[in-house]
Amino acid sequence: MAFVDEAKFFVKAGDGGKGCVSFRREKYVPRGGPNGGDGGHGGSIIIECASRLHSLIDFRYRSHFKAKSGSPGMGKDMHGRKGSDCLMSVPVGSLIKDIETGEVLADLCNEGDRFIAARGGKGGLGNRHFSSGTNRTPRIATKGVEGEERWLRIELKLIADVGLVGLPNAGKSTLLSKLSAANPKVASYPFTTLEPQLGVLHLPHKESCIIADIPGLIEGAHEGIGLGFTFLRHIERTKILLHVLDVSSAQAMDDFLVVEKELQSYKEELLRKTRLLVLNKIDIATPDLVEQLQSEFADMGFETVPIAGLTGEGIDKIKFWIADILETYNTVNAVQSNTKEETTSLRDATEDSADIE
Ligand SMILES: Nc1nc2c(ncn2[C@@H]2O[C@H](COP(=O)(O)OP(=O)(O)OP(=O)(O)O)[C@@H](O)[C@H]2O)c(=O)[nH]1
Ligand SMILES: [Mg+2]
Repeated sequence: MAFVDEAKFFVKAGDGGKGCVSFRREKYVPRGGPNGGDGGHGGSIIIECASRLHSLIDFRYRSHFKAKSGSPGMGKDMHGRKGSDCLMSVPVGSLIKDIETGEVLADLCNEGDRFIAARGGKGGLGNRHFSSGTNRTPRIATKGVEGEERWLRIELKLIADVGLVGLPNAGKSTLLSKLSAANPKVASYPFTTLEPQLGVLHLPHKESCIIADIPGLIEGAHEGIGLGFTFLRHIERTKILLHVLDVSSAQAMDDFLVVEKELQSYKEELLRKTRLLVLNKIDIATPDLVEQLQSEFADMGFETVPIAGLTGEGIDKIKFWIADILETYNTVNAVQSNTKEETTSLRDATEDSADIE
């Protein structure tokens, strides 16, 4: 089934029900007064993040979402029923944007995150609200407010910890299949992978992490050549990038530079991520060339791991490297958030003491 990672859709919240004009009519109660109830509020459109979903495929079949309108108010002070909300489930990592301005309205990153995409209209007021000293028999009631409606755009940025990049045929999918239980298609022709694939890597002595394999990049990808580079958005949020290089080719260094240039054209920040150069296919590469590349990359400040994805050689080294980096990453984040908390409490304390003075 196709992988859909962006879509546009229309949301229309329910209208408020109209208020009622009614008067109390009862035996022995002359001029009973107004008793028209209020209309019910319209239902809202609520977007909720669900970890069981991984693609926006549902949007291919449905682009209009409507919530129910509120019922009108009734006599005897009875309020109309509230229209039911429309709950839309979207995958973790969905961005909701305004279709015209491109402004990000919501970034749904965690299971259960919610965003109200369109608010239901308020119900109208029944005539009992309009009774006054000069008008005991008001024949007015208000209409309900119309529910909000708008076109929105949804984009999916998969949330993975590790991203795989490289030229087509470099062996990214083979590596994913060795690092995780995922079973991506592997073949000796370019662009075997046409849509992002995810796999779960069980780290040594630690929790697991998610790896994303994306289609190969070629020179000019930023101009739309090959499959383009829109898929790079899925690795924008990763903590680590594994750059897979086929070192059985004599121009491995040129290949490396091509991919680097494409990453840079997409977003400079990608080059600031912690990266490991995976020198793949050492089973068929010239050992001297591999050594030479290792020293050249070391001079450029990169860490390298020579592997043969096909035979599984060197895979464990990558696992340990990932485990170490993620641990450091989490520790640094924990320290940073602690420092932030301390600064806040320090500021609170200073403000408190300022109050006392
Ligand atoms: N000899 C050898 N072949 C490998 C190795 N790793 C991958 N291959 C072969 O290289 C070819 C491409 O592998 P893939 O894993 O499909 O490459 P990819 O980078 O995912 O390619 P795209 O999806 O097209 O971007 C396949 O024929 C693999 O069997 C390796 O370590 N040694
Ligand atoms: Mg592939």
